[in-house]
Amino acid sequence: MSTEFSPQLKQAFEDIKSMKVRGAGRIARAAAAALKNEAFYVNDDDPGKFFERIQKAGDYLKSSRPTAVSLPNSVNTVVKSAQKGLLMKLDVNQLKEFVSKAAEDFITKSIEAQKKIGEIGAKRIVSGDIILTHCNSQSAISVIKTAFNEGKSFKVFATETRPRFQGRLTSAWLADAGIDVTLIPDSAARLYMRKVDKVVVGADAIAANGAVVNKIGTSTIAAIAKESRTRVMVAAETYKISPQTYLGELIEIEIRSPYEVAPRAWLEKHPKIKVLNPAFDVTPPEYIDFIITERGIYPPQGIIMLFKELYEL
Ligand code: RI2
Repeated sequence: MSTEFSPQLKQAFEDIKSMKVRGAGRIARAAAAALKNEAFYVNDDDPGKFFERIQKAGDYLKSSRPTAVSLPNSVNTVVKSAQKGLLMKLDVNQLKEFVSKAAEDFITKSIEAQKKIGEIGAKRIVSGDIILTHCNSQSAISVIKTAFNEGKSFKVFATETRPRFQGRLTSAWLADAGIDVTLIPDSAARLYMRKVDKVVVGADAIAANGAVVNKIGTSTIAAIAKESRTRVMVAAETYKISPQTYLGELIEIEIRSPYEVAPRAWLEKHPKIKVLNPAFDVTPPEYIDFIITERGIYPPQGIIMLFKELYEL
């Protein structure tokens, strides 16, 4: 048996790591799809060995980016299905179908969740609102676009989101949909916050205490919003809730390459300059008004109840 991962799995890993595929929901779906593909690639008649291969492939994918909890939650859903099939004494062909179904179900649920979040969140947007969003979250954009499609008329500020400028994607998506959008530098958020009625952002991970891990700069925006008494809404699927945080573990913050902050040639000319490039920060629960999930709206302090329900504690 070859223990090599498939070229497609390696490509999925690279695409997630390099952020060619990015956004917490997207990377979770890409990982599920890659595991489904891997299941059909593995060529071994032994169910135990098949399971090991899927588990290893899952661990490999999980190591591509450390913060978005959606990634391990998606991988664990698929790997657990293989484990369940193993306990049911399924043969390898049946296990492949089992894994494939689990991956497809995850992908379908993820897409449905983002749609549902849009429907629930849109109820909180009214005509005349000025909304500010940060980075590029499919869930946050689902809220904004659904409200627009319902006929509401509002304006959006999109922060450019340095250093990778995901705000350009957001403003293009919104403008293409016909929404009035203004791209601003991240550093202009405080200047315009007085005009803003609602901040709508996504999440990469949610801790059991309701703290939200999202794109770097989110916590600054939330603090500025609090100062201006502007509401902060987080749009996030329930698979972004981190089970480890229930046991007190912290969510690892991904530190990315310094060359995303300044060009390599320039940094090489100035070797004494150190660069830090954290991809995410943590917004404490007291800076968040509510979290919109596919199961409804929760105050951050209520996430623990949802967590207990989800994990049947
Ligand atoms: P959706 C992104 O991370 C952003 O931080 C965004 O707010 C979050 O994922 C959630 O995105 P990155 O992959 O799942 O750009 O709502 O580092 O699309």
